[in-house]
Amino acid sequence: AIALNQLGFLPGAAKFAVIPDGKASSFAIVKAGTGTVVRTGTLAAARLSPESGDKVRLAEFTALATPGRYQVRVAGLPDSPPFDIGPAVLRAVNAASIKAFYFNRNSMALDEKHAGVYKRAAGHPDTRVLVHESAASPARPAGTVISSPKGWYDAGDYNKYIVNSGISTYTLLAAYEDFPAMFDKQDLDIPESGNRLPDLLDETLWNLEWMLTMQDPADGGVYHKLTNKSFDGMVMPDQATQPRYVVQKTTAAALNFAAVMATASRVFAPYEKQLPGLSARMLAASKAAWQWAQAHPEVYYRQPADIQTGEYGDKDVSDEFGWAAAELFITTGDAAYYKAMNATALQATVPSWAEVRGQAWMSLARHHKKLGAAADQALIRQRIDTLSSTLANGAKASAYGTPMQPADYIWGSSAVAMNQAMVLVHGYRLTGKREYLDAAQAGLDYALGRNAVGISFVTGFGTKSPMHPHHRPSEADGIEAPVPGWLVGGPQPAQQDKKDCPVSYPSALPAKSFLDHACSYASNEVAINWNAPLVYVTAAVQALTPV
Ligand code: G3I
Ligand code: 9MR
Repeated sequence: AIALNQLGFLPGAAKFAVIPDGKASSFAIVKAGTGTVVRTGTLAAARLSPESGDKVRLAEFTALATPGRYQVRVAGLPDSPPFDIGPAVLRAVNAASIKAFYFNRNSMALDEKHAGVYKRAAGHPDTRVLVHESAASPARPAGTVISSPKGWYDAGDYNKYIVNSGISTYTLLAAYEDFPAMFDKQDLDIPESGNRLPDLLDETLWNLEWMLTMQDPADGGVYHKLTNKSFDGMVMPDQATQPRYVVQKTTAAALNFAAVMATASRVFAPYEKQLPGLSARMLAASKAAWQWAQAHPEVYYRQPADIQTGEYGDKDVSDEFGWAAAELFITTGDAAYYKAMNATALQATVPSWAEVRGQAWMSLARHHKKLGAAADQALIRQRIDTLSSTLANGAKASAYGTPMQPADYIWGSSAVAMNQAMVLVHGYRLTGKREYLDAAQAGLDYALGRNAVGISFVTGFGTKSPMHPHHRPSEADGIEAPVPGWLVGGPQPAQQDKKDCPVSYPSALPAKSFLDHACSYASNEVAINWNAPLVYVTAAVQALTPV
């Protein structure tokens, strides 16, 4: 089948569809509904995509800029899914991808006014959380009860993890820092809508408030996670009532926390009147966590024997040190933090929960004009430009024309595509090289259907999208359609959930190893760190593409 972005394109966007190789050498763009041909073109030469085994040809129709609804037609194939060209095609998916975070809020009921059919009772008050023995300290011995409410459920499970909150919360704040005009008037119809804060910041604050409670005030250390001992069944939040624990303080948690709080401190600084003292409190919390990490530089997460939930373990925290230092430098202007970043040794890589060095460079790029003499401007440009150029070249070399390479099909592959696109957006903003924006568009196209399984990986968006994500509320709520706006993990060949699935995967090939079944936590779960770059990229492409 013809694979393409099933939502559509801004008028000035690069526009491609992927056509299975066959007899045809040309394509037409037709008006959806009437079938009137508006444009014809020649297919590019066939290329093999090793990650899918497909031989495909690209159809380019970038020049078509007239708003409307279209389909791609190729002799011998069914017409493509319909797509739109228009000046606002990404606004709805952007709003929904943020609203997804609201749907995953811990500690509050979702009322009908804001959640519609997805209304549900409150779950997990988290006002009586036990200090696990792995986290015991003189001030808070094992069994001490602390209060740690709010925050978002991490994913399809109901636990809360600081490391993964780090990248997720940061990425939402980065979207706001880069594209405030996209969000200043956006109405997400959440309980805080209409107050004096942009809705995106209100939503982000819900998690920041939780994160603040994860810091031990006695020493500045930060608990790694707040969790059950084992994963819940496929039940609604209010039915999930296992005891909750904070588990182990780690260096990675402290540094993720320090980076996010430093970032949040500058983002919330203009809202002193609405949120008195918050910005200063965040900066103080960031510094305290940074100090703790200096004194405890190698405390890695070790899963206690009685805990079975997600680990987010990482035994290389050099990048976390670099990222936290970069954010503290940007927020405070203190050159000592720039030095601590160890910039010449810190490379830029595509962000993930475990690899956070790219965040440091993206933030420095974003703020480069106000960094002063301490920062190495040439190095900032070089780091972002080099990585962007590698990604853009990868897109040109790939048969599907997207930055995704065979090795990118790991757990959460959809988010790899989004994080690649996020880097490319920074590359475009910094250098003005149009090929970077086009490659970012191609990454977004990947998530929205230009992929080897021909589905949009965002629930509720596109002609064909996941119906059975591994997401407890979506499974347990009795409503056929899943909670909308979630990016599912996507194909990856390790298939760690095979033993838990009653059906088998359709393929072992990396780009086709995907199962739209609720059993498939390894290919079809949702997660906050996968949605956050979808928020960023949909905002960026909407804001930057010529109309
Ligand atoms: O880094 C290696 C890579 O070098 C190798 O090529 C590849 C081969 O499969 O594996 C890579 O490591 C994988 C890693 O994800 C990549 O990010 C591990 O095998 C894989 O087990 C690991 O999966 C993590 C998964 O938890 C299991 O621990 C995911 O990153 C992580 O996103 C996911 O997070 C879970 C939480 O634990 C619980 N909440 C839901 C959330 C989403 O599924
Ligand atoms: O449901 C869990 C999911 O949220 C996690 O990402 C995943 C990763 O470890 O684990 C899932 O829980 C499964 C557990 O690991 C093994 N037994 C079946 C559980 C899913 O129903």
